[in-house]
Parts: sequence; C-alpha cells; structure tokens
Amino acid sequence: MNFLLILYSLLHLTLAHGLSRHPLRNRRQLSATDGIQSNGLQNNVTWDKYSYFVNGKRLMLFSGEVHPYRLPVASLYLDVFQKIKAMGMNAVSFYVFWGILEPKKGDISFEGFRDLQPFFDAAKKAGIYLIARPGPYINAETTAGGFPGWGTYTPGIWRTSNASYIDAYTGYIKAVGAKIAANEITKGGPVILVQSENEYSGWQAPYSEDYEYEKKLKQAFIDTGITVPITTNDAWPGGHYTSVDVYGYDSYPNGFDCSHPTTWKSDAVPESFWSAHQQYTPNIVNAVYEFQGGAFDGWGGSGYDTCAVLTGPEFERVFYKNEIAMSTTFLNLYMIFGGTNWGGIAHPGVYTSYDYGSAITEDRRLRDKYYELKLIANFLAVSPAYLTSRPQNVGSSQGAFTGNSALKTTQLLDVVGNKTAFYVIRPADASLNAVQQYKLTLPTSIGNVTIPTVGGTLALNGKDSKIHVVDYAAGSTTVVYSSAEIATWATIDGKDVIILYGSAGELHETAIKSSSTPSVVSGSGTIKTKSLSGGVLAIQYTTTGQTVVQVGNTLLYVLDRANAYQFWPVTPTSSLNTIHADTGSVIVKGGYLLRSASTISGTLALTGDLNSTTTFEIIAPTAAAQKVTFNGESLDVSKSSHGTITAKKTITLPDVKLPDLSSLTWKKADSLPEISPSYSDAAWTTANRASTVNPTTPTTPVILYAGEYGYHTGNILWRAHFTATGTETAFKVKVMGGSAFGYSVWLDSTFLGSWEGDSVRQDYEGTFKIATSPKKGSSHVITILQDHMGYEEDWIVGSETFKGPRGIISYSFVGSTGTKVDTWKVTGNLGGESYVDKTRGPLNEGGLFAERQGWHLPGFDDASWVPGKPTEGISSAGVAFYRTSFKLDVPSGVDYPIAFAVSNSTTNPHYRAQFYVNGYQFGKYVNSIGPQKVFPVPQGILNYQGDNTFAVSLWAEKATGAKLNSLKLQLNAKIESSMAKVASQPAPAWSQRKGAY
Ligand code: IPT
Repeated sequence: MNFLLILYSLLHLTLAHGLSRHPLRNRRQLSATDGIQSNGLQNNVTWDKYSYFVNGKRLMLFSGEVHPYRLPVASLYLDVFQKIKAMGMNAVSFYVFWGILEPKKGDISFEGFRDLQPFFDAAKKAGIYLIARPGPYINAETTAGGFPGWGTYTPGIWRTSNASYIDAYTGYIKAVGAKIAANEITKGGPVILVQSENEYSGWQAPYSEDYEYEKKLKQAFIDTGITVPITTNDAWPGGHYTSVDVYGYDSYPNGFDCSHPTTWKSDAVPESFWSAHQQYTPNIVNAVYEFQGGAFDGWGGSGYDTCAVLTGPEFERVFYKNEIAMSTTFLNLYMIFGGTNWGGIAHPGVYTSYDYGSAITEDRRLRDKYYELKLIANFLAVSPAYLTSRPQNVGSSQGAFTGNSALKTTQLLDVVGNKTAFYVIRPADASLNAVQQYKLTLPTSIGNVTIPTVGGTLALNGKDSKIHVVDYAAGSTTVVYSSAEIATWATIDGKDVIILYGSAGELHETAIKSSSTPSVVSGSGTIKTKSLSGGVLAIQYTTTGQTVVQVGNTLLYVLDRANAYQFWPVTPTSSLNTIHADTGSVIVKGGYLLRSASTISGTLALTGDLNSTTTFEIIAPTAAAQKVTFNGESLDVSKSSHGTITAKKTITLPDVKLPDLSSLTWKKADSLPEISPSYSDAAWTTANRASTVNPTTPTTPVILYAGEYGYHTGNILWRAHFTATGTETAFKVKVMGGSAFGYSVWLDSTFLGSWEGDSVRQDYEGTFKIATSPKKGSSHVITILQDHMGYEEDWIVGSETFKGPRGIISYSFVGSTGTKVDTWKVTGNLGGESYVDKTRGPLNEGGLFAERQGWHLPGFDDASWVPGKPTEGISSAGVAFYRTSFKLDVPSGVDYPIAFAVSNSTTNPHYRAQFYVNGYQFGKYVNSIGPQKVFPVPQGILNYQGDNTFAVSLWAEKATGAKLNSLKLQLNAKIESSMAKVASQPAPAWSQRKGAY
C-alpha cells in the first residue's frame, strides 16, 4: 500500500464513524455531505446510492459478458471489445474458469489460451473497463460449473466454509487474484470490480447461507492484493451475501425456451426489483450484475437463431427499458458475445456452440439486436441526469400518465439536478401484442402538457417500450419533451445535433425551447408546429426514413428505427475515460461497424467494417474534418445541403475459394484397436478403489467413476476382464455420462450394442445380449466406450451435483450371478490430470485411441494409413479416425468467418463425431440429437494464410455402421474489416507421445 493510500484510508476511517446506516455493511464514506462510499482500500472506484464513480466521474456502467476461455484466440479479443465499445457499452464482465487453470491440484497453469494478460491488455486498448468474476464457482454452463474435476473426489461440501473446500480453492484464488490485482485500475489497468462467488443464493437442507465462507472468500481476494470493490450477484434480489462492498443481483425474465421465441411471460416486466433494492441495499447502486442478453440452448434444442428471436430487439426494448425504469446504473448483459464450448468446456446442458443468441454472434458478426442495443446504450451514455434519477411511482405505474391500463409508465426524476424527467412506457402484460393508443399528460417546466399537443395520438406497438424525456438538456438545447426517443446527441461546431427515432410511420412530437422557425433541410418528411407557452415550440412529425429539421442552432435528425440503427456516435480517441460522447464528438451515419475516429491536423480518420457499399454522412467539426479517411483510404467528400459531409465508400470483397472437403485426400485409421485380441491395456489405469467420498454411493465392488482416476472429459473407455461361468446370456450395465451421452459395449471383438442417447437421460441401464455364452473358464473382456458430456453444475449449495459421477453405476451378467470381474481398467485422455497438451489445455482431448496417440495434431505422419473419407464412413460399429489437410489463402483486410457444416443423416442416424482443427477440438456432433450443424472456427485456430490440419472421429453406434451425410467448409459472411491482424494461436505439432497406449 502506498503512502497516499494509507493516509486516505485513515482519513476516511475517521470520517466514516457513525455514517454507515445499513446494518449489514461496514462502509466508510468519503465525506459526510456527498454520500460517496468506498471500500477504504482505494479511491478509483467509489459509489453512492445512485451510481458508481470511476476516477471521480459518475457513470452508467453498461457492460456485456464475454468469456475469454470461449474464444481461444488472444488476438481476437480486441475485435470483440471494439465492437462492444462501438455499441456504446463501456465495460465487460468475465468469468475465470478454475477447472482449466488448475486441472490437477496444485498444478496451476496460464499457458496457451489460458493466459489472461492479452484479455486485460486488449480491454485497456479498447477503452473497456473489466469486471472480473473468478468464482471459484461460476456456473456459466461450464463443466462442473467451473470447478476442477478433482473436486469430484475431494471431501467436504463445496461452496461452504468446509476446511477441505477452502484448502481446495486457496491456491487458485492466490494465483488468479494476483493476476487480477496487477491489472486493476489502481495500477493503470482496466479492472474496476471483482465478483466473489456466483449466485450464492440457493441451499439444500441442512445447508444455509454460510457467512463464514462469504467472509473468508472475500478476504482471500483482498489478501491477493485486490483493492477494487468486491461485488456479488445474487440470483435474484434476495439479500444474500450483502457483506460484499456492492451487492447486486441477476435476472433472466424471459427464460430459456428458445423453441417458443415469441411467447413471453406476462409478468415479465417486474417492478419488484426496486422495492427489493430499497429493502436490502437502499444506500448503494441498484446493480444488476447479470441480465438476460440471450439464452443458452441444449442438446436437441431449437438452435441459437431462435434464442436470438426470444431475446431480440423487441425483448431488448421492453426488458432493458424496464431495468432503466428502476434506475439501474450498473447493467451487465449475459452474454454479449458467447463464443464456443470447444474441447470439453460444456456442461451437459449445452452443445458446442455457446452463441447464446447474443448481440454479437459466435463468429463475431453483429445481429440486429446489436443495433437496437446501440440506441439504448448511447442514449444512456449522453444522459447524465439519468444517473441521479429515482423512480417515483413503482407499484402504481399501470395506467399512470396515460389513463391506459394496458400500459405501465414509470416516472423517473433526476432528484439531484431537479430538472430532467424520464417516462418509461411499456406494456403492462408483456405477453400481449396489441397496439396501444395513448396520450401522455406530463408535468414539465411549462406546466402540465398533454402530448401530442398538435393533434392525433401516440401509439405503442405490442412488445415495445419507449423512454420519453422531459426537460432534457442536449448541449444548450432544452428538450421540453419528446415522444420520439433520443439515440444520441452532440454539440458539433456550436450546433446541437439531436438524433431522434421511432418505429417506421409513427407519429411523434418533440418540443424545444426556441424562438426560431423550424424548417426541413433534408428529407421528404413534413412537420407541423405549435407554439406553446414559455417560448416553447412543439414539432410534430412521423418517423419515416430520414428527415433533418433545423431550428435555430439545433439540428433534429428525425429517423425511423432502420435509419437510426446506422448512426454511430464516436469520440475521437479511445481511452478509458471517454465515457460521455458530449465533447469533441463526431456522429457518423452508415456502415456495418464504426470502430474508431481520430483527428490529426484536419483529417478525420475513421476505421470500421463494411458489408456493402456505403454512403456515409459525417457530422463533425469543420476544422477537424477537412479530409476524411476510412481505414486509411481517403474518401471523396461532398457537403450536404445542411452542411454535413457525405462520402461514398465502395467496397471490394475479394473472392476466396474454400477447399472442397469432399475432393481432398483423406486418410483413415481404426481408432478402436482396444477390441482386437492382440490389444494390451496393461498401461491403463486399474480401477481398484474400494471406497470414495463421492456422494453417489457406489454399488460396484470397485469404484467405476472415471473422475476417481483423474479422467474428467471426453470419451472414456472401460475394460472388464472376467472368467466366464459359461451361462452368461447378457451383460447389463448402467452408465452415466450426462444428457445426450451414449455408450457402446463389446464382448471381446463382438459388438453387443449401444445406448445411442437422447436429449433427456443422463444415465441409462441397457441389457446387451450375448448370442453364444462363452465357454466355462475362458477369459474375456467387456469393453465399454462412453461419452462424457461434462459434469453437472452445482447451483444449489449442498446438492453437490457437480460430483455426479461419469462412469459405470452398476453392472451384472444376466444368467450368471457368479461371474466376477477380475480387473477393471479405465482410460480417458492420456495422462489424465497430468494432461499432455499444455497449449490446448486439459479439456481438449478425450480418451479415444486417436486422441491418446495425438493423431488429431498437425504434423502426424499418416502416410501409412489407408485412404478413406468420413463421408464414406464405416460399415460396422466402432470408431474410425480421419485426417486431411488444406491450405487457406484469405487476404488481409477482410473478416470472413469460416465454419464447417454437416447435414443430418437419416439413413444411419446413430453416430457421434468430433472435429479437430489444427489439433483444437471445435465440434462435437450427435447426429440423432442435434441441433448444431454449423460449427464456426475462429481465424487464429484456422490458419487463414497457410496449412491446416482437419481431423474427424466417427463413432458408429449401430452394427450397420455410419457415415457423415456431408461435410463442407463455408463462409458465414464477407466483411471488409479494419480489425487488428490476427495471429494464429500456437498449435504445437505431433511428436511421439511417451507411454501412449
Ligand atoms: C446464471 C448464472 O450466474 C450464469 O453463470 C449462467 O449460468 C446463466 O445463469 C445462464 O446462462 S444462473 C440463473 C439463470 C439462475
């Protein structure tokens, strides 16, 4: 601690005496008058009851969730952050996944994609604040909810103050805490908050909220040198773990049923959050650390495009504005960019894609909902009055100000500035679709006004919400009221430019204080006006296309939503402190993405991405924009009738020929030599543990949970050596692997059958006939190949669900109770917890023979293999492995996301395939369950300028064999891009694996 900080803490200890009114928290206030609070450890991040302050500046923290481990290409972080920043957000919240950092107790590694430093560095570069959420429990649809596999055999109840659990997490917290502490804002880094635990909100009897654990964990973070405020996310505003510095909560009001994307819950716009906030933590920020930004989708689900509809632009309008109605000044959307459950990241509830239907797709494209969010985020970023607002009529908003009981209108007053008000209007019943007509009667600085004053009525479409402002300052312009919403505004060359929008064809009215005569200076729209008292002018218009109205020194851009989506406010710099775009701003219309603007000696240099030829309209200070460049290329500019700059940018999207996978040379090898008589499993782990602390009580003589032997991911193989009694007629076995898992059983080399899985069952007991009973006294082996879909999460404390085993729960020989297994053998990935591939991490490989040998890696010599394609497949049950390679030559300056795609096979439906790109497992496909058929692979995993190795494992679960119906590479988009050069992630080549069996 430096000297100033000590002085600061002493000072505030003195001031704080007696000031903290909330009994649950021990908070020190900066001064008796302003109510600003700090944790006493630093002064960069403080708060009061209205909002956070960063470096003394009050701000809306509008954040999106991104998981570094779900995008294993460090050089792409900047692209994602820039897109988030361009949308108007200023922060990113991220989980850290303990299980991949410490796969073996005490063996912590930040190698390969696990290095967090590039994530911190990119955030800093983009001007994004970070909220670190290192768990230790994270949930996150991640295997074991983020816990390491060895937790499944570690005694003690996890997520409690049990000594064994505390001992388990201590090393990890020290290691990760030190990394976070080094990147705090107090040291010039981007981290402003650190979350302790995750949704510590639900307990199974006899367990209950463990205050001792809460205290110890918080202290453990502080002991690593973390000084920024510690937060937590209650699963709902339920008052759990309020001893953190700034408590907050989560909400997913529209649920996760993506298969009914237009069915909304009727009570989905709750006002109870405000009363709960007042009940538990009235003196701190109303902070929502997770709010629904999309939805996860499970095996057999309806696919992420449907989740993007469930949580699309209409959802964003209704639900986010409902949060705004509760004066929420910290709002984190989970997820803003979901990424990929590559390798074994997923828990059984999700498949390879973790696109989440988010604003930014898995392959980093922008959905419509990105543009809608841009309107909301940018409005908040230029509306400081919102930050000190309080809702006035919570609980009595229905029919308020409109007299229409189908509508709720919440009045937010800026109780500090005492001038501005916001009226958030939305349907009372979110499940309905009817259009509602309304007039608003609002108190304003010129008395009560009923809007529209010029005539007609306002309308709210079903599933829509609007924020109407009153006495709102946009530079020197006072907007007395506006029914059209404000997308952004800026003062440019002394003119206030206000961007107003509504749905296409809607009637709107905006009143400003002005004595000038308005005129339409551009566009085909017309206006009607009326002079109100107090020198106020009401202007009525419909929002159709784009019309520009000039009133004195104010320019009103009147837009329909589609036009509004094209406007990008940019501040010509990008540093952590440029939160409000109200000084030195530039507003640019046009283009798929505008990343940045800078002005150097009269040249306005814009960077961005385009997917079509675009005509820009640039509203910028004349002196700063004598010339305009876009991605370094100078633009031919002209002046519009109202003085703005227009310029056309033609794009060229070079053709890229992707290799036709079906015409490549493929090599094939058998990946189930285990069933051949000559195979020896001598090097496998002997499953010989007689007891376990695992809460699932074993029923077998030796424990047959793969986790007990250090195998926590991917395919698992079991071998049971037995001596026959001669009367065995079937083998009965219950295997557990998590939903959508499957298994196949062989007696020696003879296939007995499979459970091919469904989307529901996490275990299955099958009876597999033995056609001819083996001879009495003869020795045999049962081989079981099972899938492991990840460990369950551990959401309810005390349930210990993450310890649910993966392996064999029970077995018996039908017809012969006396048959005993002499030896059980097991293998998963080579090395188990002492995994081989330190670059691709502990979850990338499973236990298939091919994986143990490293056949999926580049550089393996398959010259001796036979030719064979996955689309030709195999004609009997078993596992085949295929390899091919191809070159890509994608030029720089473009962003062409590539995916591989399969199609469903109905003729031989029961098979599982895994896909490896340069050694990274980027797809797990279960043909009979689905739904995912397109698997994006990020640039950097795919080498866009050179050689690529592609491999496929094909596990045919039926005696008739299986083949892929089709397999191809596809471009998911063509975008001209200014994204930073992508460096390929290290992809170490094959080398002989010592002791591989
Ligand atoms: C909430 C978790 O905190 C988060 O990790 C993630 O699992 C998210 O849900 C769903 O994607 S849990 C909440 C839905 C009860």
